[in-house]
Amino acid sequence: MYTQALDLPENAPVKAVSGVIDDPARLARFDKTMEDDGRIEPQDWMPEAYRKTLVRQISQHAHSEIVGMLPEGNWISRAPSLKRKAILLAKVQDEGGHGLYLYSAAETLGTSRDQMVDALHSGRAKYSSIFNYPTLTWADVGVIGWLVDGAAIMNQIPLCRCSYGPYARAMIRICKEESFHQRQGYENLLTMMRGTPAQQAMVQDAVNRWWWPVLAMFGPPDADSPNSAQGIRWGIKRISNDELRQRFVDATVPQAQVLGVSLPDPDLRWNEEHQQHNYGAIDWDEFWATVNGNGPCNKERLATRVKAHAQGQWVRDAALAHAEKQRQRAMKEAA
Ligand code: BYC
Repeated sequence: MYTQALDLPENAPVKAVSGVIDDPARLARFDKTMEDDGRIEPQDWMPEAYRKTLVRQISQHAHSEIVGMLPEGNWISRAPSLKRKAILLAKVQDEGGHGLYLYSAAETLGTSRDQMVDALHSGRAKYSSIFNYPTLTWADVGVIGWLVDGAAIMNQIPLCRCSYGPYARAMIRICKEESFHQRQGYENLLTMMRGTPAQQAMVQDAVNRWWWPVLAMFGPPDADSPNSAQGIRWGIKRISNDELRQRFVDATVPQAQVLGVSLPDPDLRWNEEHQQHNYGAIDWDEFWATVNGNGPCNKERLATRVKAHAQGQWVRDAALAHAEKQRQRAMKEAA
């Protein structure tokens, strides 16, 4: 359950996509590329462990984008105005697009989209913990844009410099779109904060519920992050989980002040000596329970995805039938 192992046998011989067993000369060339901060492209030789790590991270990222459409998608039919509805529709569609670029990037590593989707639907693949929390009010839509997309940008900007070319290039476009997502969320909240006391209270309540899960989004503390050291050596991760979390807190505190909301952490204060904010303890038990399938909405999210996939089967069948018809027609014309 809930692993990213996909379909790669654990103790498989160390074999590249090309089918060639790892050899010292190729490994030395790969290591030199890493040392020079160079890029690896799909046609280049790469160690199996590097390929496997990328498939794990990129597929998890793709699944997060797709499942991430659900909490906000719930509000499309209840958006308070035509303008807000159009913005939200565009944002949710963007996330679907991000999932598609990322599945495509992962496919260049030799894993099919069907395999990845199957891993998600059968509960073997992870996706971001944050999307297992409910969106109870319209203010949650704004807070997701401000905090969740804000955290995503902090985490994803460094990925634009990832050593694997297709992932890095996908991230450039994704980050541009995430920036629009973050701004629309913040602007939505600013509007509500200029509104009635009930609207202001709704925003504060949403901030109180999302703040801690958002801090956990960056992943476990560095000391408990089994993948970080190798990910950083390979130029996949550039900045550690804790460092990104700290940068996010430091960037967000002044934004909260402008908005006029408080952040629900009595230990949050500026540390003059370290020139950064101290913050309180994150509940890692809650994080792991959510990652392992027992968060507030895990079962609902997965069930919704599986249902949507089954209901879309006729579209995939029709597209395949159409492609086959085109192929037959082209063959007939060529004959
Ligand atoms: N949720 O050794 P670690 C978005 C797992 S999309 C669930 O630190 P790593 C957005 C981790 O996978 C947001 N699982 O791992 C979309 C590992 O388990 P496995 C997604 C988590 O890979 C729509 C284990 O914990 N962003 O922003 O070095 C709308 C140990 O962790 C989480 C990405 O995926 C989590 N939060 O670092 C709005 C970005 N954290 O795989 C917004 C790309 C950790 O060994 N991914 N785990 O079984 C990354 O940057 C890294 O993979 C992570 C984790 C920082 C997430």
